[in-house]
Amino acid sequence: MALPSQSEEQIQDREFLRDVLEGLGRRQKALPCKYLYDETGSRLFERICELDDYYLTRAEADIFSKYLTDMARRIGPAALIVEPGAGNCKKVQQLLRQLDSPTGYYPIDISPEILMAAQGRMAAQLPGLTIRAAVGDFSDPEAWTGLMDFPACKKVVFFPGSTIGNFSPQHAEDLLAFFKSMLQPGDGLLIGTDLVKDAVVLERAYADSEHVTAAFNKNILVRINNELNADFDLALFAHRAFYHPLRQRVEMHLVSLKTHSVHIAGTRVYFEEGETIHTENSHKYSVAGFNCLLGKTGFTPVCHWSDIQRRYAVHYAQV
Ligand code: AVJ
Repeated sequence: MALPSQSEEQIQDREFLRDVLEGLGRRQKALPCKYLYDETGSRLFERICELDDYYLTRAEADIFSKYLTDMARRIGPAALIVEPGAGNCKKVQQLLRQLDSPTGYYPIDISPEILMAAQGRMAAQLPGLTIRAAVGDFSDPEAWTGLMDFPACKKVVFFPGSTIGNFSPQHAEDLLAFFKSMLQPGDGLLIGTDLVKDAVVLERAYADSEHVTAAFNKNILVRINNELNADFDLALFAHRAFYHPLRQRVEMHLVSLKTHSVHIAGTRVYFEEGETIHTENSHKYSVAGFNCLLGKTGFTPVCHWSDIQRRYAVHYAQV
């Protein structure tokens, strides 16, 4: 008997439901942070990047403007830039313009809406550049298969925005090793990391005075309500972000303000007053610590650039 065929959307919903129930079934409730970045989440994150409190984006942009020619020289001519988690593809544009006859650009992102809009804009702004976008999870080899459509050339993985900070040190190591497995000797990695600093500054960046980060965090509950037929009451959860110095990371949580239960697709989930859902980590590195991580994954650190206040660093490494 033929099984009814399932739409991509149904399959994604099932994975989402499975991940949500698995995460909320743990002693420390948790949700995979990738679910923060749907269309609404990605747009809220863009607003976070413009906040005064969120210094990361500006610190990184300053480094890029100041050292762009140096970066382009390190990368060299005819490179193919691969950008995992490209989002709106804004950061890469000045780099692509600076590069000596780049072979192409290959953005990978899980949000098709944001990626497709960006692809159209980029094609108009960088005529002559071959762009091929891939919709998918960048840690899945499937998302990288489109690279085969490009001619053989030097590849450079562009991973700005401190996205690597979302991963635990072990997972960061696995991810960088995975990137390396997609590359050949001589290929490069241009990657941004937020640096370890005063907890007050870090916490302000993730608990901003305009409460945009709070909305971003709570959006994951909105998604569960909309997509998984759940009844989270947003007023019963508060945004919390704190720096954990031993783990060298900012943790983002949603705190249940009272003891209650929630229904998710027919399953009841209980919350104690004060209990939290851990939604995201943002790891901070020292330059030495990050070089050590690069070394462990088979990359050779070449150089790094930092802002005057040493809040942030962009590293260039080679296979
Ligand atoms: C996209 C992972 C780099 O950790 O700084 C910002 C995400 N979350 N504010 C970060 C985020 C809340 C951001 N990254």
